[in-house]
Amino acid sequence: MTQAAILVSAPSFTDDERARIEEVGVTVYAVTPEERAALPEEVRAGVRAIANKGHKPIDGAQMDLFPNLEIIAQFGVGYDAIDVAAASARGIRVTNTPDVLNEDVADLALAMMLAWSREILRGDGWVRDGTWGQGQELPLNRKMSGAPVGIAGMGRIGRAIADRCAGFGMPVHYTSRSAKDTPEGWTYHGEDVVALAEAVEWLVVAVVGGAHTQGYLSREAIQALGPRGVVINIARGTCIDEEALIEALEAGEIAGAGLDVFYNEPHVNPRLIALPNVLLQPHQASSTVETRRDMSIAQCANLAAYFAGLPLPTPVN
Ligand code: 8YV
Repeated sequence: MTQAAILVSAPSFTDDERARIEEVGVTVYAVTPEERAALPEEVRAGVRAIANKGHKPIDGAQMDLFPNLEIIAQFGVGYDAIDVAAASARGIRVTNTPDVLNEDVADLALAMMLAWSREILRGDGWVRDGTWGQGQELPLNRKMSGAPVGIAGMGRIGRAIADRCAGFGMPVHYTSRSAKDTPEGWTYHGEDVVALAEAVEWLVVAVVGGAHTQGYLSREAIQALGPRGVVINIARGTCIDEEALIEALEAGEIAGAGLDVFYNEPHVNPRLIALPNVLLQPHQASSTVETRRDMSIAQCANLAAYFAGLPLPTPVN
C-alpha cells in the first residue's frame, strides 16, 4: 500500500473491485464531474491516479481538476470515454484491460446469434405461458450453422468471435486495417464494410469505439446486408449508424439485430425496444464473475506497477 491517492470515479465498481483498488493506495470517491470539482483543493492536489470504469467522459477539463494526476487506469478494453490525446498532452498515462474479456464478449456475440436465430426467448415464453402445452408449435426458425458471417474489425475480440463462428461451419469474412494471419478460406475485404455486408448474412461489429469508428457500419452497409441480414453489435453503439439501422429494421430491409450496446446507453431508443426482430442486452458482454475479477486485477496491476516505477502491463499511450 502506498500513500498515493486514487480517485475512484464510477459508481459501478463492486465492493470487491473497490477493495482491490484500496489495496493499491488511499482512495477518494467522487463519481460525477460536480463531485470532483467540489473536492477540497488539497484533496484534488493529492490525486495521482484515477481508477475509472464505465463510459462517462473523462476530458481535459476533468484532468485539469487534478494538477498532480499521472495515470488513468480504465476498467475495460475500450477507452473511448477517455480523451487520450488530452491525457498525453498532459503527460498522463492511460491503461486498459484487454484480452481477459475476449472469450466472454465472443460468447455473448454467439449467444445473441443463436438466441436470435432459434428464437430462444420466444420459445421459453411459449413453454412458460402454456402456449406449447395447448398444442401450438413454435413457427420454424432459422438455421445459423453454415451461414456466412462478417466480422467488422478483426482484432482480438473479432478473432475470438470468428473462431467460434468457424466452429459452426460459418464461412468467415472480415474487414480490418490489415489482412490477418487466418485459417485458409477466410475472406479479407480490406476496410470495405459494404463489400463485407454484401458477402454475408450475419454481420458482427467488433471495431474499437471512438471518433474514428463513428458510424462504421454505415447506412450503405446496412442496406447492402439485405433482407436476410442480421446485425450483431458487441462493440459500441457509436460504431453503427443507429438511425439507419432502426429505419432498415422497421422497413424490413434487414432481418434483425442483436445489440449489447447503444447510443446514449442505458437509455435505449424506444423504436428499438418496439421492434420484435431485435434482441436487446444491457451491455453485459464482459459481465461474468470470472472476467470482471480478471479485469479488476488487470486495472490494479497497472496502478500498482505505476506506483512501483515498473513498466505498465497494458498501456494505451
Ligand atoms: C464494460 C466494455 O462495460 O471493456 C469494455 O470496453 O465495454 C465492458 O467490458 C466496461 O469495462 C465497464 O467499464
